[in-house]
Amino acid sequence: MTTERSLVLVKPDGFSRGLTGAVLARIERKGYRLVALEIRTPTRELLIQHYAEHEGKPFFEPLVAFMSSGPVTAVVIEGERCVEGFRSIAGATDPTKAAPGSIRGDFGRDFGHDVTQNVVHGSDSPESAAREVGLWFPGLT
Ligand code: IDP
Ligand code: MG
Repeated sequence: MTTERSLVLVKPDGFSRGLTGAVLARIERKGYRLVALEIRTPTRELLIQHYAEHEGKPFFEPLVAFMSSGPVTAVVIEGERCVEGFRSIAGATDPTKAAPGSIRGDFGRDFGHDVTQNVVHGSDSPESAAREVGLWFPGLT
């Protein structure tokens, strides 16, 4: 058994466009379970920790500004290989390159070759997932 958890975020663009339900429907349709869910506008402090691997990159500051610009839906999901599985459902980082049928491929928009706004976040490894779930849902067991 390789049941694991992943942190999914419906980013401010996805939340404001009313796409939370569509994202959750795809997660549930795939067979993953929802373990925790909260709508919240994340603080800069949380986002700096969440995106620590990108600190110093040119897109870091715009990314933190965008992610703290409004509510996101933070979700912990659970299922067999759901970290890799949700990345597959989400599609490539660049919405224009993301495959049709994926969340980013179907819903993502290109804002002048800026891939900051790409609807969702998903943890990229079980280790990242554990770290991110701890950051966003510190009380979760
Ligand atoms: P991921 O979300 O597909 O894992 P990462 O490379 O971890 O992609 O980047 C985190 C987030 O930072 C992306 O989802 C996107 O919002 C933003 N991002 C990544 N690369 C760029 C870039 O080159 N320009 C602007 N934003 C970027
Ligand atoms: Mg990433």
